[in-house]
Amino acid sequence: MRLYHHPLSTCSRRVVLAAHHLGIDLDLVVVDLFKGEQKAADFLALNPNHRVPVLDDDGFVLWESYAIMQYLADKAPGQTLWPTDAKARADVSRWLFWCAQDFMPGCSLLNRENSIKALGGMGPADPDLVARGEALLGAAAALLDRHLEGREWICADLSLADLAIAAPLADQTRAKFPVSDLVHLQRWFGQVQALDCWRAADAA
Ligand SMILES: N[C@@H](CCC(=O)N[C@@H](CS)C(=O)NCC(=O)O)C(=O)O
Repeated sequence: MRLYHHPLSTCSRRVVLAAHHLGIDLDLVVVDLFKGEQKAADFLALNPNHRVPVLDDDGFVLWESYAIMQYLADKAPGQTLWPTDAKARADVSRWLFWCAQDFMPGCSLLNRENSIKALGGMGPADPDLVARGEALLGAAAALLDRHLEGREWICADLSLADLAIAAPLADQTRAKFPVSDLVHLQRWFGQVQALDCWRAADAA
C-alpha cells in the first residue's frame, strides 16, 4: 500500500502511527507541500482537495486521515485499535469526529502561524489568527484534559482516538500550543509517545 504524505503533516502522521501499530507496511511517497506538489494535476487526480494523506491500495484511492486509519485497522486481523463491538466503536468514532471538528481547527491554525510559516519562509505569524487558534485549542484541550483525569486512554483501551488526537501534539512546542500546564493531557501524551509506533513514526 502506498501513502502520499508529508513529514510535517499532522494528518499524515496519524495514519503512519496507526500503520506502525497495526504492523502494516506503507510505501511512503512525499508530496512536497512547500513546492505546491499537492496542486499538480497528477495529485489532484488522486485527491481533488489537494491534501495529504492519500492512500492507494492497489488502485483503491482513499483520502481523509480518519477514514484511512479505519480502513487500515479493518485490514489488520486481530487488531484492537478500532473495536468491533458497536458501543466501543461508537465511542472511538465519537472522539475521531471530535478531533476533526473541535481539536484540529486550533491545532492547524497555530501550527501554520507559529511553525509552518517560519519553516516555509511565508512571513510572520498573524496575531489575530494566533489569538483565534489559542482560543479554539485552549477550549478543546481543556475539555480533553478534564476527560483524561483518572483515565489511562481516551476510550476504554488504546485506540485510533489516542493516535489521532496525539498526532498534532508532536508539534506542541514548535507551534506554541497552550497545553503545557494540562497535567492529565501531558501524562497521557507521554504514554502515547512511549509506544513503539511513535518511535517508529519518528524514525520513518
Ligand atoms: N481532513 C483532512 C485534512 C488534510 C490536511 O489538512 N492536510 C494538509 C497537511 S496536514 C495539506 O495537505 N495541506 C495542503 C493544502 O491544503 O494545500 C484529513 O484529515 O486528512
